[in-house]
Amino acid sequence: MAREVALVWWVMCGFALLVLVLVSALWLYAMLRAPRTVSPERERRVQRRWLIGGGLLLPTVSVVLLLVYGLSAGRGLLPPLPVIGGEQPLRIEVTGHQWWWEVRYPDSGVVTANQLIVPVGRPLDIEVGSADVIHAFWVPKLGGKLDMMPGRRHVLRLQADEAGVFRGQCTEFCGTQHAHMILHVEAQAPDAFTAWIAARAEREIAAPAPGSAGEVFASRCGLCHRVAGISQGQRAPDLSDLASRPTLGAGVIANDAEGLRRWLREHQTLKPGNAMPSHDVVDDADLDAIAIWLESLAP
Ligand code: HEC
Ligand SMILES: [Cu+2]
Repeated sequence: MAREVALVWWVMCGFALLVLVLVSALWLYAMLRAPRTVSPERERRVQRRWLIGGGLLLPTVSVVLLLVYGLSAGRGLLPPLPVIGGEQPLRIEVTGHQWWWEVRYPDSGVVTANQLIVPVGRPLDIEVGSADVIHAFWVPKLGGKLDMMPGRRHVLRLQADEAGVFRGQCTEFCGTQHAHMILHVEAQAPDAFTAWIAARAEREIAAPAPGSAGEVFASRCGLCHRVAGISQGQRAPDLSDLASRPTLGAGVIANDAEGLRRWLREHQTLKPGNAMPSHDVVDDADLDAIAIWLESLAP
């Protein structure tokens, strides 16, 4: 889809350039050539020819040509067709929340947040939706942009042709922290991607010992956050692979030892108004212990 849109843009640009060059050349010619005297009758004929040719025919033909091209190119923007034969598109569900991204791989059951890892060279059917207000999914380097509507799922077909890290951003104003709704997008070689999925799908997180940080997490944080096998919260980012993610708070701070501790204590300063309450009821020692436990959550 994105390729089609880019091509339409270049064709229009090329065509407009052609018209510009042609009209400029004619104008220069008219300005520079020596005046000639002709009979008034011939003058009128020449004028009419320019009016009809340049004023009516040329624009009509141009617009019709572009329209025919645009309509046929537009077919590529219709809802994605099933792929017949060959590799099927990878389905990924991306749901917008105020103000973070939920990412699910329904075929393998893997869930993550604020990062979208995809294989290079395979079509992706990205099914977007929203849990609250309207958001919009946009990864400029991959092209395409689609609104994320509560109560609806829309499919955007994309493909990453090269490996790399791309920035995604919510592009529909969705509240005070709309700007801090960044999606880390990473296209990996197919083998690396398969390994990435497998590591998460097969992983089992050890049940926390009574009284340990994991258990404090399950009781204090688990109503909002899911950690596979430990807690089932659905209101907040899944933390099952937290330690493997590059940022916290959908891009507000780097996910390293210091960043994690700062996020747990000061997340309302780093990202004012975000939907996680201040942890006044959890003391600092517990938060530190939880941070150590969270750092073990990586495949
Ligand atoms: C009332 C629900 C709620 C509770 C309880 C809660 N959180 Fe959160 N948490 C959230 C929300 C919502 C976000 C996403 C905020 C954002 O980025 O806008 C979040 C974000 C996070 C993140 C960053 C995740 C990421 O991918 O960026 C971490 C880490 C985290 N919470 C840890 C905890 C810990 C530890 C506790 C318990 C002490 C806890 N949370 C309790 C709602 C909650
Ligand atoms: Cu937004």
